[in-house]
Amino acid sequence: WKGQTDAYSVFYIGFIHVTWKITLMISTMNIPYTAVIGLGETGFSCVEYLLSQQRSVMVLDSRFEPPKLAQLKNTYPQVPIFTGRFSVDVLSHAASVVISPGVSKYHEDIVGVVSPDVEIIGDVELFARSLPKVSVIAITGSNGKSTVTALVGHMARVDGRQVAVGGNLGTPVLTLEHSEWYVLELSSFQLETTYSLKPMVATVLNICPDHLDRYSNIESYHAAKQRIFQHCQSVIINRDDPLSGIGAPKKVPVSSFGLTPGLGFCLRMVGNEAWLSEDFTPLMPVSALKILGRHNVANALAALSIGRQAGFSMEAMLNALHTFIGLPHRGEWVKKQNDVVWINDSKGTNVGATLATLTGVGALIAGKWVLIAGGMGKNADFSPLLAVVAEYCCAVILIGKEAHTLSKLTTLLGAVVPCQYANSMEEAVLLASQKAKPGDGVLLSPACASLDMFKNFEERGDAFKNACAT
Ligand code: UMA
Ligand code: ADP
Repeated sequence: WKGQTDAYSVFYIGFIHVTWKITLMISTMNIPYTAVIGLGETGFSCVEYLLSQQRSVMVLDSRFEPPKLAQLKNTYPQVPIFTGRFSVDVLSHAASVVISPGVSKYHEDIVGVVSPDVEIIGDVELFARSLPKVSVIAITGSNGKSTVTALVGHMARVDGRQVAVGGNLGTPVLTLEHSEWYVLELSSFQLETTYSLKPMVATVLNICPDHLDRYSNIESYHAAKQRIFQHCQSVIINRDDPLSGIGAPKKVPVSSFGLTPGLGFCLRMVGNEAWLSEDFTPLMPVSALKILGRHNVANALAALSIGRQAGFSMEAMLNALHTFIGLPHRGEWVKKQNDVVWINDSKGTNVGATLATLTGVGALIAGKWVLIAGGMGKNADFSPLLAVVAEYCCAVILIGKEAHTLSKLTTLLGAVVPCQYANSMEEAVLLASQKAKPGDGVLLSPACASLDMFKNFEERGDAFKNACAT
């Protein structure tokens, strides 16, 4: 322990020394620099962009070994990097600050340290300033963002447009190829630090509680999402969610979509079959969609509304809808074996998503669902799950931190269906296969984040699919 303490002291003194030297160097040479907070995907893309603009950069990350550390050291050895905490010296002398979405600008080590006249912006703001004239379609909401973003991107391509698709979907905006059109998925975190984006079309698809470990209440989370409407040229509203249009500007064109008959994009019955329709014109039967569930019908209608506003041809949009197979881990069909359907909805990371998937895929099977849920609960209230679980599920298998420590989910769900713990995804799949009878289904839709057991939701979904394959 003493050896460790000494090693730590040496490291810490070294760290202070380097910080002091650099601060001294900067103050004596008076070089204005940008402090980039966070060295993940976004932070690294910001460093590359800022260097390309001949700006001096210093990087900070509260983690000791941020994901892009080795890459930064190899590629840009001249860039100073401070890890393990946010250096007060570096932050307080910065001429500007670019912050990653995973760090709140209200973090206690940032507020009061960054000078009040220094702006704190994110990568999307850098993007907006660098490309003010391009056509941007901006998509946010609590659920369905990635699916709608990917689908609108697919529609744009089928329509022959040169388009880049990214943002919270996975590719930081500053690394997207230069294009005529950009379809961007934007998270509340990214929107918090975005000021001058002028989307040609903007939408908040829906709002349900999420990220309550970062926001003090749903109102502040929603307020961050509404920022997508600043300077937008048109708005798409979900008629089924009264929160979708709040904050939209009054003087821009507004179109809407909804799952009931109405103006704009909607569902209408043609004989016994529901059709995606525009106003009174049926366009294609819902059964022709390859993506599963009623929530995905809403996503298809959202994409049609956005594409119409952006001027895509109807023929291209319908072709795109016929060929879009959805994204992995979102209501993804895994297999049907012994008359039991298995579905991977690992991206169901909040209560609203799991509710939508359970009700959305309810009609796919004759029997009931064995639901695999749990993970990191993000301070969520799980009680809205109760009625839906009681209606659609015959059993729940619980995994992760929420199941074992907080046990909110267990106490609540245990009252309505049999609940069992599993220590791993393999065990969860085994237990689920024992519970499911012919005609039933097994659904992984955790209503929680994955980070307690997995690197991300993809790894969790892959673990489920691998366990299903054995
Ligand atoms: N972190 C620290 N200290 C730091 C910096 C980050 O602890 O100094 C932590 C954050 O709290 C977070 C993690 O590191 O838990 C990653 O944060 P980051 O800002 O470095 O993330 P990036 O690698 O840049 O990825 C981000 C988005 N991640 C987040 O917003 C947390 C990715 O969305 C996005 O694809 C990527 O930028 C490109 O735009 C992921 C996500 O989970 C998929 N988003 C949330 C969601 O969809 O619910 C908003
Ligand atoms: P996001 O990018 O907003 O997380 P995704 O398209 O990745 O959205 O979908 C994530 C999860 O949200 C899906 O796995 C599903 O459980 C749920 N979901 C998808 N579309 C909707 C919708 N329109 N309404 C409610 N939940 C949805």
